[in-house]
Amino acid sequence: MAKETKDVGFIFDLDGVLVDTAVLHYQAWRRLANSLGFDFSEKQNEELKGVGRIDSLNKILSWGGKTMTEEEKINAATQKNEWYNELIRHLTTKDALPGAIDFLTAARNRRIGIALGSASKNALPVLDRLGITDYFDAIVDGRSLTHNKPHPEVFLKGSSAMHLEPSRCAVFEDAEVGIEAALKGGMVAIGIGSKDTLPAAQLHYDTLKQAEIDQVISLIRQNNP
Ligand code: B16
Ligand code: MG
Repeated sequence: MAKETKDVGFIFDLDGVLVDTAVLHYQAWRRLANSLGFDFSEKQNEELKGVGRIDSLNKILSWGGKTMTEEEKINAATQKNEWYNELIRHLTTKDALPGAIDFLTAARNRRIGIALGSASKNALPVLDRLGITDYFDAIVDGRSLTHNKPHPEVFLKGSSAMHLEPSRCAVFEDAEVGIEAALKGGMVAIGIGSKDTLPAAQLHYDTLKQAEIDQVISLIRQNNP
């Protein structure tokens, strides 16, 4: 990475920002819940966005009024992950969310640092299926994290891997816990999705299709008076 020309960085969440895998996580978790004799709604699924695998399982079990030993939880999470992996195998570049690939291209052309900041341990195969791995100067995902969002670890590791101060980075997130993590880390927080569900974000876009690089950069500049 040509450090001297990259003085700001964009850190992208994966699920819900670059690709809509939330619906696939939902299908796989629902299959698990159904196998345990209960169901949960799409609205409840919203609460799982950006939440790590075991924390998601704990929430789902509480919705179904079920308990499991730690060993049973690991087995259940592994089963869900196998079902999820069957689903992501069918992803193609067409499954990138609207505007995502164009925005990555525009950021790369402007020589902005590009990092991934995802809680998912399946981020690499998803990026590969979408054909966008090469856009990233740094990839931070669930495999290397000790703390889940809203802890800022994922984004701090992303800024550090780009050799940028956190204040020189903007985070693009679809989950409330992710916006909280970005703000805790001292970064600009850009909400992707409904303004109502992400009240703490400093700027909102419905999708990356509406996102404007200059608006984001001007917020980063304000963050560095
Ligand atoms: P996995 P993100 C998160 O990804 C998802 O939003 C969340 O629903 C999922 O449970 C979590 O990754 C862990 O995913 O089971 O694949 O490791 O939004 O942080 O990119
Ligand atoms: Mg997300």
